Amino acid sequence: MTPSIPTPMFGRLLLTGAAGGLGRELRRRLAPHCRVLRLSDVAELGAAAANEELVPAALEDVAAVQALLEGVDAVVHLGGVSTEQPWAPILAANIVGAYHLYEAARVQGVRRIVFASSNHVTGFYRQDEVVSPRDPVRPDGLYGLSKAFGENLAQLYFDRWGIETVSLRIGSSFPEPKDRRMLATWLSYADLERLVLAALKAPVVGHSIVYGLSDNHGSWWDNTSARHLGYRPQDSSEPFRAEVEARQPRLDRDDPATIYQGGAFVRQGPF
Ligand code: 15L
Repeated sequence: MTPSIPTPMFGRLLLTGAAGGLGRELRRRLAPHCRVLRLSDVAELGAAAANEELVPAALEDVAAVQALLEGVDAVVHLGGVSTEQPWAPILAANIVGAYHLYEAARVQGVRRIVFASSNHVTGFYRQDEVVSPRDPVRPDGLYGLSKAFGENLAQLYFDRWGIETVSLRIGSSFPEPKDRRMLATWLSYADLERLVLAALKAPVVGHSIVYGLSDNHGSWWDNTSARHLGYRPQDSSEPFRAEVEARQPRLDRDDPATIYQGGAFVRQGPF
């Protein structure tokens, strides 16, 4: 029997931050779902494959971002700063850059954005609390605060102009969980792909917020309010537990990184 090839869903899909860790994963995983995958970053993107277009752009460059969104059907926005950093780069990429992206979406008529938010929007909740996307934000630093801005921007552009967004509060998306915290926050790359595809495909999303995590035991995040997205994680951190716990047998219970969901992010930054 001939293997079935998935039908492309989108004409032109834009992936920003395509040279980053998650960008490189999604680059190959999203390609079969669109006719053209437009890739953007400020870092080197390598050579374009058959259905790829490379459009390097700095998010703070308003004209470049307008051109970047021209002719695009949907955006997966991973671009910007993805760790705690000084205010200037966060302001440029995550605040000004996010505004440029949404303005360009409005002008160019783009109808859906999948926004890579972060669990650090609620990083100052404790690890003995279960948080839902409907709870008030409690950012654990400037980075988390900038992602909360991005989510609010998405809400404004939905309320004013009907541009739909799914904000993904991504946990820890790595090949495997690196420490005890990540046993709760881990998102496998295959589940990341499932989550992004669910966010692109769900018929009606308005502005939805969902935590990005695999089917981990003992997680701190309740995604019930985002069930309409149809995201069903299929991986779990559990097979890694014994190895992770052996590597990190003791926890310092007075360490803020052990107390709060944001882990080490709660004590990083230029303060
Ligand atoms: C994030 O938002 C970061 O982008 C990523 O590098 C991880 O550190 C992750 O959060 C996490 O919380 O583990």
